Order: sequence, then structure tokens, then C-alpha cells
Amino acid sequence: MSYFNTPAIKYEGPKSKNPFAFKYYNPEETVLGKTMKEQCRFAMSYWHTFTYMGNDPFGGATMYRPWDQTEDSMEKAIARVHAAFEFMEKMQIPFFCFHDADIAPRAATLKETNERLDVIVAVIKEEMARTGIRCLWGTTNAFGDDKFVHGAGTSCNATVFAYAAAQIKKAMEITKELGGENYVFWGGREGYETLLNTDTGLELDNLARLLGMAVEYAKEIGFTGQFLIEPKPKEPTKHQYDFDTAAVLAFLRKFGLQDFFKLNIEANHATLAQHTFQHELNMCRINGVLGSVDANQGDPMLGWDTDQFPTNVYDTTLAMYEILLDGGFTKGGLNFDSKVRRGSFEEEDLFLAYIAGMDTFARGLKVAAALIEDKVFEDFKAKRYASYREGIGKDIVEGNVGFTELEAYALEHGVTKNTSGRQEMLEMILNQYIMES
Ligand code: XLS
Ligand code: NI
Ligand code: NI
Repeated sequence: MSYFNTPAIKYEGPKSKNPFAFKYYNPEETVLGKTMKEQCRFAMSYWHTFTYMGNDPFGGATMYRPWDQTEDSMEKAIARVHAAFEFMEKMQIPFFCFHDADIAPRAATLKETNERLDVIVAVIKEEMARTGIRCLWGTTNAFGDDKFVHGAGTSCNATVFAYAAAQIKKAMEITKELGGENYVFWGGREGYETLLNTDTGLELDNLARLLGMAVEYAKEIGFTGQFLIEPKPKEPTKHQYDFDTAAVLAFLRKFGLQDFFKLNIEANHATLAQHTFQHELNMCRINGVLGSVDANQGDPMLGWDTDQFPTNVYDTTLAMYEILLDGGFTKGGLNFDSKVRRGSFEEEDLFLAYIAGMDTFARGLKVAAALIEDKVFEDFKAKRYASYREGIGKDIVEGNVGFTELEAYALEHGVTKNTSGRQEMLEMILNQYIMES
């Protein structure tokens, strides 16, 4: 049974006018010692691709998918698995990411929900064996259900905390079963609306307790995937605790959890926090916590998480630049946490959207590699900070001087002349690389 009329997508090169072909993503082409397939580690998001139906706050579904044409919710879930793997095969996408709630419908009881998950996980495993497609990460949806109205790990209701823990336990087990290389925590409802009713101290202590239990349980079951926290500043709550990389790092360090977690950086979440995508990746890189990426983009005119497919080469170039400087992905990858627009409701649009996203990152990868090979910014930065490699600068860096010695130095020498930061020149060169490499 086939759900898509679209044929398999192949690389045809930048001169191709075929919308159903890659222009830049050439999986076997080598960039900085690895194939593009290995550098990008593209993943499909199960939720946006196979459960999103086009609903928005003003209207219902616009997408009537061939794999959804059955009333039976378990039959539907199984059809979705087959459609998802057909799609990934045709798109040459090597990984997928999922929430428990994406793959199996919730039942009345936790026990029955878990049994349903086991049925679907078995079907997914068969498809993984057939296709060689792997699981980049799993997670739990501890935000959609009404019991999570006040949060999950940060709920004021201890029985909800317990239920969230049970859900995470099961989601970790099935992620392990599927060979997931990471496990993600996105704190959907972990935040608050008003301080008038919120004990932030207790809520944050509890969130740390929950994460600590996850670390313990991973040891218990031998789950060796990387734990990732995905920062987001707002939506759904007004103030999310995992606001940005800086906030997550402060939290992890306060509770001694820093050795067990890295970050999953989402482009649209970075911009909602008034940071660039590159800034968040850079903060992760310099702190040794760059884990994985949720690839998408927001809309500068709209103030919410629009989760659009990434088509901005400037941003993907600077993102890949940070990722390559970090040594490239090990367990992480580029997960398209992106959805087609409500008006793009035909099945073909899914292919076109993923092609656009994959080509945009492939192009960004090549430009970033050229910038790194030519040491464009690295050489400039090395000169800019040269004063810390000799004389008084070297003494500062090596910890040989304090205020007394520095005062003596300043009294005697004053300061040397500052030089230009040359921002416009660097932006000009960056443009040239984007347009020519
Ligand atoms: C929502 C998040 C979500 C996570 C996984 O904004 O991006 O999709 O990636 O729970
Ligand atoms: Ni995300
Ligand atoms: Ni998002």
C-alpha cells in the first residue's frame, strides 16, 4: 500500500528546475571529511508531519490525509507509521523524532495507553528494520492533556507530578527500545502565568527532582542516549522556566545536573527569546552543551512559534558554522520541528517543504565549511584578540596579575589605540561566500 504519488526525491543539482528534486542536498557528497548525510543527520518530526491537520485558533482541519481515512484510532496509528516510513524513504531522511502521544492514541487509563504504545512500537521497529531509518530522539507529551493545566513537573498538584513521571518512564523505555540516540525534555507547561499564585522556588526544585529521577532511571534500565533540554521563552505559558540557553545552564548548574544534559536548540525558540539562532548555538558551543537542533524558522512579523520550514540561507549558514566549529553532530541532528502552512494542505506540500528545508541546510553547510576552511572569521578574531597572547594580556589570561599589578601597568602605559571591528566588511564577505561558494 502506498500513500504518496510523489516519486522518490533525488539530487539533481542547482541547475534543476524540478521542484521535486534536491538542488543542494547531495547525501553522498563529502563536506569537511564527512558526507552531507552524516553532517546533517536530518530527522522528520512525527507530530508536525503526521498528526498536524491544519488546525489553528480560528479554524479546524484543512488537511485530510489518505492515511487518516479510518475511524479506528489504532488502525489510524498503524497507517501513520507506514505512511511516515514511506515518506522518509522517499525523502531520504535517515531519522525521526516523536512524542509518545504522536504515535499512539491515548486511552482511558495509563495502563491501556502503555499497551497501545507497545503495539505501535512493534510496528515502528519492523519498519525501522525494513528501511534502516533510525530514531534520533523520543519525548513525552506532558503538556497537551488537561491534567497538565498547571504544569507537569512544576504542577502544584503532586499527583500530576507522579503521572508525568510515569509517562516519562514509559517514553524513556520505548525510546530505548527504538534505539533512540537522545531523549528530549521540552517543558511545555513548565512555567507560570502569574506570580500571585505561583511558588517558583518549589516548582523549580521539583523540576530538578524530576530530571534527577530521569537520570537515575536511565542508569537503571541502561539507557545511554543523551538527555536534552529544549529551551523556549514563552508559549504556552507566559513565562517558561527553560527560557533560553543561559537560563537552562544556570538551572542545571544550581542542581548539579550539568553533566547529564545537553541542549536541543530550536531556531524559532531562539528568536522568541530575542536571540539569534546562532547566538543560542554559540552559547551551547562555548559551554560544551550543544546537543541537537530543532530546525525551523519563525516569522519576524508574527510574535509566536510559527514553526516554519527553514528557507533562510543566511541563518542556516551561521547555524552550521557554529555546529561545524563544535566538531559537527555526534548524537544530535537536524530535526525539522517545522510544519507546512495551513494553506499548503496537499500531500505534495510535505515533500516540497522538506526539500526546501533540507536544501537550505545543505547550502548553509557548504557555505559554513568554506568559511571555516578559509578561516575567514577565525583569522579576523585571532588578530582582534592578539593582545591577550603577549605582554599584559597574556598575564591576565594566565592569572599572573591582580588589580595592584594592573593599576601599576595602567599608570605607566595607559592604553593602546583601539582598532575598527569592521562589521560591515565582515558582512560583505559573508554575503560573498553565501552567493559564490
Ligand atoms: C514546541 C516544541 C516541541 C518540542 C518537543 O514548541 O518545539 O515541538 O520540540 O516537545
Ligand atoms: Ni522543538
Ligand atoms: Ni517550537
